[in-house]
Amino acid sequence: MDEQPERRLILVSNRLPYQLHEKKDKVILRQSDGGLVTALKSYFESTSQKSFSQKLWVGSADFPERRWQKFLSQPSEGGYFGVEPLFIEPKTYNKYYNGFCNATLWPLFHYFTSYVIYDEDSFRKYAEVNELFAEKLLAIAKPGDVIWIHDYQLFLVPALIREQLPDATIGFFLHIPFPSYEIFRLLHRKWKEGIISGMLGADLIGFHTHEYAQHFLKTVRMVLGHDHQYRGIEFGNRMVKVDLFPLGIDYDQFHGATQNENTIKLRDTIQKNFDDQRIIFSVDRLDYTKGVTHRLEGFERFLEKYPEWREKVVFILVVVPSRQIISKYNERRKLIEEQVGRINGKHSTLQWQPIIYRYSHVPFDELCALYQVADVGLITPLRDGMNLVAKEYVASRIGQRGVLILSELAGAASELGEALLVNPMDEDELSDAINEALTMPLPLQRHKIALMQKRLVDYDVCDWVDDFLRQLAEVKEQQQIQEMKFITPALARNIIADFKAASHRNLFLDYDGTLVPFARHPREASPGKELIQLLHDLTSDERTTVTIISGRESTILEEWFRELPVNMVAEHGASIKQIGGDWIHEEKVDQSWKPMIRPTLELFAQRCPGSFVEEKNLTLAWHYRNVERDLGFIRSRELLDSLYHLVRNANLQVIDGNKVIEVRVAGVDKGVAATKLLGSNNVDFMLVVGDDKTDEDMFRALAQKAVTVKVGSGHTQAKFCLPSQQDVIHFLNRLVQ
Ligand code: GDG
Repeated sequence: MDEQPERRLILVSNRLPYQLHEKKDKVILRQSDGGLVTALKSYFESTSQKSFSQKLWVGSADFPERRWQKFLSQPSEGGYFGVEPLFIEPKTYNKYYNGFCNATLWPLFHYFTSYVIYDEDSFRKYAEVNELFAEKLLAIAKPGDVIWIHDYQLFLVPALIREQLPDATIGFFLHIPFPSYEIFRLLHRKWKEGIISGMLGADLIGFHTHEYAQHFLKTVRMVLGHDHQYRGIEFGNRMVKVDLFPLGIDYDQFHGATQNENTIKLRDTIQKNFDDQRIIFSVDRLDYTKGVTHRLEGFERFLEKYPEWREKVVFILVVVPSRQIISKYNERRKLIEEQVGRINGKHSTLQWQPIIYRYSHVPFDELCALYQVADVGLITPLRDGMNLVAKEYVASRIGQRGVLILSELAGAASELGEALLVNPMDEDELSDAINEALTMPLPLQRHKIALMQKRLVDYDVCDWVDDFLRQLAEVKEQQQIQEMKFITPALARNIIADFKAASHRNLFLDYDGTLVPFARHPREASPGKELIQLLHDLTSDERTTVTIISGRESTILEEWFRELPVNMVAEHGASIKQIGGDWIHEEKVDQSWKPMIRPTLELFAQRCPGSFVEEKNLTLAWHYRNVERDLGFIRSRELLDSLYHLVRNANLQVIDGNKVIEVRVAGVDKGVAATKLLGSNNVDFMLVVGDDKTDEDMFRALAQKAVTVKVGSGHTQAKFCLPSQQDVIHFLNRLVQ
């Protein structure tokens, strides 16, 4: 029996979730609390996941290399994840991390555009560190490995690996928001292109919400011009999938903490201290995105607007130190502390202080105790990719009591709809929400918390990991199926050899998107000299018959190709001209349907700037190639819907083509036309090439006899694919060489 290839999972994040502590003569490796590493560990422990023979973690180290060497020289204890540290020169790391990552990307992606620092050198260092990560990965990666890269610090890594390992399996997950294109476009052009093509090196790109995924898809189109279909982007010869994976928490860890002895003790102490007061609680890393100063203003407004709550409520505000080197963070700390001092100074009485402020990290048990005692969780970031604190608060509620007030600008808001959702900038709304939370009847609290808890159980962090890794495997499978269709050099050689050996060859070639690229307007896509020469070379061998088979009108085909000895098929088969003959138009074709359809198409052309109606002899077409993509897509679906109603009882067909919707008489298609042209001719080599839905009729009709080739990837009846229109020309040129 064949041995299964080794399958390893390699996780990649900016910082390694491990620290090295030196105790006496021994160096001890300690895994960080919480975060992704605990989540992944519990995933692999809780499921019967045996799919990975080994798990490695690559990240930068916050310990010196010397200590690592000492650790390696000790007898190995074998941790859960193999640890692969990167030692980055501190100055470079500083420019990369505190510079481009956290003074450029972080503020921009959180919509703090005025905080963004544009510094070419920081970007260079960012690129340099991304290259170091890629080098490290390339040194350890083996065939079969699954590489999962995390977050905005490593945007360039997927493409750097892909360049060297075209077959690698690479996933990328972004933990922060992906902003709207109007924000993203503010980056320098080179940075924008680098980031987007860097990410597209992955096979699967995950975001927390649908909105971020949509922003990304639009940005890909605006920056690199690549469209998507059902969240799949054709990039090079791969289909890259984009999807949402809202990160969950380790529900059992937080819910289970309600039974933890130490947590219970801490909870009792806090409850005793604030015996007769209701508790409002928040915890955030120190960050201007977390909305702490606005939250404090909202709380003060609440004290003023609802004075009956004075001395009956306390706000426990925990701020956890973070990114202390960056000036914006220090400024923020000062602002928060001044504000806390001012509010406490103004509103405290001898027995009561409205805000208990703490600026430090809180041990896990204490954090859980705080979640459990808080009547209200007040989580109001100005922007947040997800916000796990909100989910942890919900999971920690005993007896399903408690109210979550949540910013509508946190990713978590799209899942926690039962929370009191607020605009975090609006102090009045915040103050009213606090009052509403404190007066919410218990049955309603329970109803809301129960619904949210159920959702958190149903998609916890293990489901998240599972979902991502499963989809990554599926994308890879799809790519492989697709790849099997791509014409390999060996297959190309065989096809060319068959062509050369044949004495009667027939080529059916679609025009737009196959022989020429698409233009803004159909008239502009005329054949260039090189194409005419190529067709001339092909047809100069009398063994070869070429048919240009198109949706275009006969007049234009005549104008472009009349000098060439080729068959022409216009309007998908409604008009045919054989070499040396005249145009024969489908006789029975009735035109009386046009006045019924035309007004609808014209109405859509008016409603959709950039679109236009083309009237051909036997076809009416609505083109939307030049329309803003999202609008074009929506309008095209609406038009299809209207047309299906209109043609219901008529002998017409509606074709949803490539940025065009066409209506024409039923029973005419490229498959019927090609079969008609072939007649009973004895042909021993046949090649059919096309890119559009209308070409599928030919692929189907000639499946048994022909080498059928679709331009681009995606679902097709064709046997083979070529990645692009240019590849078709290259391939046809090889036939005549
Ligand atoms: C980024 C995105 C996204 C915090 N203080 C203490 C402590 N924590 C733990 C919390 C929670 C985590 O840290 C914070 O996660 P958040 O999601 O709230 O925020 P970010 O750190 O900004 O994380 C964010 C996240 O990535 C995941 O994708 O949700 O949007 O910005 O788990 O419990 N834990 C302990 N003591 C503390 O003082 N023990």
